[in-house]
Amino acid sequence: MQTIHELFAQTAELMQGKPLFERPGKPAISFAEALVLVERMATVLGELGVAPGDRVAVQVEKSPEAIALYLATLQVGGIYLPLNTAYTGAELDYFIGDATPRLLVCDPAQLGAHAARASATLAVETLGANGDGSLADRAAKAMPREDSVPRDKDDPAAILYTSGTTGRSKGAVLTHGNLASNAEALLDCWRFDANDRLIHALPIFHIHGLFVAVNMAVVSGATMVFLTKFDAEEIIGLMDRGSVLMGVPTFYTRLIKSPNLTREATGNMRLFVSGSAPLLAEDHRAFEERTGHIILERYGMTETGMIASNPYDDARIPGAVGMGLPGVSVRITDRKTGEAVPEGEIGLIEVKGPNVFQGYWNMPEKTAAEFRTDGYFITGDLGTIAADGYLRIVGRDKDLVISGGYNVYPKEIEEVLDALPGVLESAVIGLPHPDLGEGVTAVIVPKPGANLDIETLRAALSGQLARFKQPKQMILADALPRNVMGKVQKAELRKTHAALYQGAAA
Ligand code: MLC
Ligand code: AMP
Repeated sequence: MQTIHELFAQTAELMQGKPLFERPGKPAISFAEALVLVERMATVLGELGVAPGDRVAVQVEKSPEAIALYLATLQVGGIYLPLNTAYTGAELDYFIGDATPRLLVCDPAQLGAHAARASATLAVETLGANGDGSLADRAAKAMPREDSVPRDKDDPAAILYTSGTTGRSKGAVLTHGNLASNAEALLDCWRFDANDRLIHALPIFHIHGLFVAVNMAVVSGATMVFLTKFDAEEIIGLMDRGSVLMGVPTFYTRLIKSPNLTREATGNMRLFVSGSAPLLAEDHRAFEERTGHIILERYGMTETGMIASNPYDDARIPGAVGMGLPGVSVRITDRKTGEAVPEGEIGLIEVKGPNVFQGYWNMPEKTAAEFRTDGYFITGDLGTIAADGYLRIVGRDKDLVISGGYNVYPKEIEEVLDALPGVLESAVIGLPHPDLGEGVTAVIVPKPGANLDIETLRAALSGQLARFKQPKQMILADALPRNVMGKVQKAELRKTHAALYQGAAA
């Protein structure tokens, strides 16, 4: 098989001077230049002792150099481990302890916090948003390395941490076969090729921004308009020279709010893709009314890459995520028996195919618990496949909140809250939020006699939890609603507080 790096190297030879990265106010970087940068980085990784199978942990701002580091890691047979820039030191301690990387690359401004982590087995280097930092300095002096370490489809290419219902993050191990097969399927489904100009405004530490968007561009020869963050007006202004936008639903909610989103402004675009969280059917319709474009919604997950997509040529149905990608099988099963349910009934969404990950890093029991004996992975999402063949996601069996496309596992937040002085117990829920889809919300019960203050609680969370995980609102309560078994009834809490964010601004 050919890895994403090998496919990129081939494409770069063909594309040569064509821009791979375009950035407002900065010089473009061509495929040929990007290839040399990747090859120099590969040499540096070798110098730093990164051998095949070694983990390379990366917590850096978005930049073309960060993408070069990703591709170079694949080239030398390393395992790329991207980390959300919002993670705090306490969160990082866990990832580093669990994944035992050979190299940690951080932002130059964070070196003070991480330099002490360096040891005989862990090198620490820096890479800044402007392509600065010690890693970039080394790369500038390095000779390009052309050969790539041959990899099999089952060799690990990346580890992405995803929190779990137990509160402990699990490292999903994705193979070279997972990444390459998913990119190939998506290029075909979305008719994506070298003529495309992808407006890239997603972060690059998740599969959406990295393994969907970047992989498709570097393999196909498309140009990326590479933006460091989402800004609705900037993106609308760039659409006359773009062809595709990939985003989370919050992107579309915000774009619709702008009076500048018009048919004329989007006239040059050919495709708008949404995923990572449910797109409101009303946003789907509003977007079509305003622009004439029908958003193409697709469904994916860290452990599986992309699973299903609405069709390019056929009906793109609001509230549906389409059919399994080529080679990917999707079925709906009964929660209790694990048997397939009759057509149109709701059950667990299970998936099998070359896109499905290998397992959780160092967690064989957790891996086994999430696979059926016939190889299907249990997503934890609830859905139904109707007679029209379209998959619709109707809810989640897992206790998960998705805020602006970021996953927040309530258990992790509850554990931190429950450990705070004066807290008896807590329940974290997601409530409808006009901008983020769901707003992380904590309902907290004080210990008898304790005088809890929300601001003190808030201060105690910062430093322990990434900002996006911290509850937007905390509510004090005398008790949590429980069923006869003693289980907290989160559905009840969601009902009681359903209107909390009504009118909340973006
Ligand atoms: C930022 N903040 C958030 C947040 N994003 N809070 C909750 N949820 C979020 N998603 C907080 C910041 O900490 C900050 O807090 C304040 O909001 C403003 O920060 P910002 O940086 O200005 O936010 P903004 O740029 O507006 O970011 C919003 C966003 C961004 C929606 C553009 O979150 C985003 O790019 N999301 C995409 C996530 C993604 O790529 N998901 C894919 C996962 S892969 P304060 O308090 O400091 O002001 C996956 C599989 C699949 O799910 O199928 O794709
Ligand atoms: P993550 O673990 O960050 O990869 O998030 C994966 C989860 O995002 C899935 O299990 C779904 O719950 C959710 N998700 C992704 N795409 C969609 C979509 N189009 N509609 C609804 N939920 C989605």
